[in-house]
Amino acid sequence: MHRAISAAASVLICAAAQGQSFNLDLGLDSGVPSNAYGAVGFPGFWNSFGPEVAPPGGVFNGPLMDIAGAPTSATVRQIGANSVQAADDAATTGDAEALMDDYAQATNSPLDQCYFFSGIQNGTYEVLTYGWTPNHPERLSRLRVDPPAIGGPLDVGGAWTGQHVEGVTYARHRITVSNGQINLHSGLFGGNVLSSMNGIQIVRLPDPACAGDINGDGAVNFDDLNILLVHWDKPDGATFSQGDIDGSNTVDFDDLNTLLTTWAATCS
Ligand SMILES: [Ca+2]
Ligand SMILES: [Ca+2]
Ligand SMILES: [Ca+2]
Ligand SMILES: [Ca+2]
Repeated sequence: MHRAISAAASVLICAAAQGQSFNLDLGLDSGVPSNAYGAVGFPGFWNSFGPEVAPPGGVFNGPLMDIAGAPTSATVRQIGANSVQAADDAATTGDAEALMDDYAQATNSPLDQCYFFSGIQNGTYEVLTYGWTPNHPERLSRLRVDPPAIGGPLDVGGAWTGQHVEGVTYARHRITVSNGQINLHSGLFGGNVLSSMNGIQIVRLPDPACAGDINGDGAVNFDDLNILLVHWDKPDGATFSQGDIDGSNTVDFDDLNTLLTTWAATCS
């Protein structure tokens, strides 16, 4: 009985940490992803923003709910994007279409689009930014987080292949937050080009003792192992939620070893 109570308590502690993950969908015209949609991060509640997120020449401030749909003290401020666009790319459907066929746009004349997150709990995060433009595979959006521990600026764009591909639809960065802030961008200051941002996922990574908790449910078990094996040796880059525990961009024996080292760990 005591053991059962302890296990339940540890799950609650880890669930609270995972709760500090956020999903954002920019643009409403193509819909909002369902809570079951994880893209390349965690599934859960999607904060959704319409034209208000990109006021011409202005600043947007908005509160954020976590992926459990609970209110938080975190907020996002946006400057630089000056319109929200939508176009039905024939290749995208369903939740992917809801995320990708609408987007905030900046002209980079001079400002790129900048997202400043405040009130973020300190810890390590994987930041997933989507900068794909429907019907314009030639358009590249330079996505960056400053300053990340892993990952520099990445030019993102191309034709939809039926799934998310790093460098085509998204960029991934890792950042350790010590001041409650995450800052990220699409575009290039003074670049005088169009740049896009479809959405953002901020994925809270588990503490090292629970590093193998790939799905963020507070336990390291066969569910996590299964995710890792499904994405084993994934050729187009991998995210934490796909099993790349160490951020090396591949799912391999290093990740498997970490998962097994933390197997059945009590998360705290
Ligand atoms: Ca949308
Ligand atoms: Ca579509
Ligand atoms: Ca797990
Ligand atoms: Ca790895």
